[in-house]
Amino acid sequence: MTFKTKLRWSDVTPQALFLNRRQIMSGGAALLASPALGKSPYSTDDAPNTFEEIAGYNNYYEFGTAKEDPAAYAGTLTTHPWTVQVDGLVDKPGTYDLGDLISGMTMEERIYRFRCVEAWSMIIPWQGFQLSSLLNKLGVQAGAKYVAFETLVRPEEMPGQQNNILDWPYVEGLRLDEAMHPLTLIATGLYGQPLPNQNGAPIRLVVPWKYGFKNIKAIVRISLTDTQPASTWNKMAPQEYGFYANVNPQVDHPRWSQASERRIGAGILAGRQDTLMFNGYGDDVASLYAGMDLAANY
Ligand SMILES: Nc1nc2c(c(=O)[nH]1)N[C@H]1C(S)=C(S)[C@@H](COP(=O)(O)O)O[C@H]1N2
Ligand SMILES: [Mo]
Repeated sequence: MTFKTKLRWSDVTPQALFLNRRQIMSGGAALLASPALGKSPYSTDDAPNTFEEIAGYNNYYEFGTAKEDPAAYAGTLTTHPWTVQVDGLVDKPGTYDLGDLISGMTMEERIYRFRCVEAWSMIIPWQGFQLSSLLNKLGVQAGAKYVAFETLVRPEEMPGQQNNILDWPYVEGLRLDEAMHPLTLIATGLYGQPLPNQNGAPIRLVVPWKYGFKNIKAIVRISLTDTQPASTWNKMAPQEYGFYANVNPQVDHPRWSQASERRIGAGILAGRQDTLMFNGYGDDVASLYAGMDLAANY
């Protein structure tokens, strides 16, 4: 065997190309997981929930309405290949392969508080990148005021979509300044692994100061719009779920209090804890809502 110091084009055999592609692919998978990332200063110091808690107690109606359904049924969802349609008021619209879409993004680990509207909470170590970097790469046009997101529709792999419990696709939206806020993350992993399917693989939104339902999973479309986009739970029950969905202990859900929360895994002895305004991220985000009546804009 001879060793060459420099590889010339003529040395690149199909085998080398194949190996190269495999390396690129495993590099891509590593990018989605990124286990070696340092903890972002945006992180909370609270102790994270276990992987089993985070991947075993989910809301994902495409796979059923029970908290155990997503862990039981989401495993067979095909997440490779994955394409994301980008459209609306954006300089670089198109149908992107996921790897191309997220290439160049700075991956970080951020441990965030998560508060569900059902009054339970968790602490989750996400890996991902700021939505703002992606939007900047795509080129937001001057007239854009909102970002709309859509989840995959694939009833043959998403059994919950075989009935009309919700209007499919699941849709969500943010005001542009919320979307550009540095706390707003697109997650591709948690606990140093690619996202479990039940947590929204291959990409999902994480907005830590808003109730869990804003955090749309399995995103296949991102649109920049000049009008406020629809959001699934707001369409379903507007008196219960507003567009803003900011965690607000002073505004009760019509059917239960939002003043306190139950930390999953903490055990009965730990009791309930007070819910914080904006889920504890008020120093960072309260200014986004200055002058707004947050009881009317819930
Ligand atoms: N596509 C889709 N995204 C979704 C949901 C859903 O049913 N479908 N449920 C939402 C709700 S109500 C919550 S609380 C969070 C749960 O995220 P987790 O399972 O990763 O904790 O996902 C949100 N994103
Ligand atoms: Mo939720």
